[in-house]
Amino acid sequence: MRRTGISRRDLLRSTGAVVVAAPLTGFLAGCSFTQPGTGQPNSTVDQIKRQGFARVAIANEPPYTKVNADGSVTGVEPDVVSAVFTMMGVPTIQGVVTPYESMIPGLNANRWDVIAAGLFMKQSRCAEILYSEPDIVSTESFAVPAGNPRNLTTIADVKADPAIRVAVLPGGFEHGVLTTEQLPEGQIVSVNDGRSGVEAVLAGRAEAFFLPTLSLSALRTDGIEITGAIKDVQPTGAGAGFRKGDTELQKAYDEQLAAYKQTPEYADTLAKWGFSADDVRGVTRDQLCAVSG
Ligand code: 6CS
Repeated sequence: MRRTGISRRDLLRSTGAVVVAAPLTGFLAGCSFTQPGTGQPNSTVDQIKRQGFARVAIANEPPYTKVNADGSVTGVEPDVVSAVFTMMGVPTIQGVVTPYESMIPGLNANRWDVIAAGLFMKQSRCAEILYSEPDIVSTESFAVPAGNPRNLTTIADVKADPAIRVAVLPGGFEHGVLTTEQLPEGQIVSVNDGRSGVEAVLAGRAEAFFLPTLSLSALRTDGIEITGAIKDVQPTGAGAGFRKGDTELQKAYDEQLAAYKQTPEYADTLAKWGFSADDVRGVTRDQLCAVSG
């Protein structure tokens, strides 16, 4: 994927992936294209091809999504989405950083065209948006104090002790796991991002921070230990997220994604961020959309 060093001033004139702050996106969201002569709104596919860029929701949670110092957007999901959009004739993605809980509402409010954040598939989300076929699968872990003094390795361990408080991102997949397991609200601590989550554990405000294994590893925090994959959490995997009405975009994207997944670049891109293309082989959207929650 092409990345450019770019000032905020040149945001709208660049190619490659750039970050557009929400207010600017408000401006972009005001851009609407209609078919010449008919006044009929273009499909999203027509619109992003015509404008030459797609607005994508990201979280800035490496290695899933990352905003570089120059404002360019990368991470495994934007890199895959950018490569597939380039194959579709859309050379640029423009990232908008937003919390996971806002991604689907913002998509449906037309604030962005696609979710490219590693928003894991599960029943409730698959009921609200269209996903592409999966491009990544991954595991979940706890960040705990070094030595794991309470020996927390599973959700069952958390449920067994009412004194255990778990930090999660509000509306994130992990929050959904805990509510599906009916963990009392008093055992759930909301934090805004990865750094706040590990700090909550270090400060004794939570006994564990629940987040994807690779995201916790990327945080590299002294005094924190990361557990192995939590065995009693269902599989997590993601792809691009589209509006329910964008079936044409989903179909066109999936066709190119299938071709891209056959290339060495796909495997190299995943490996660069710590993921394995082999882990995705044979995993389908339908399987991941069956995950409860
Ligand atoms: O899908 C989600 O909600 C989760 N996905 C990632 C990549 N990080 C945390 C978030 O809760």
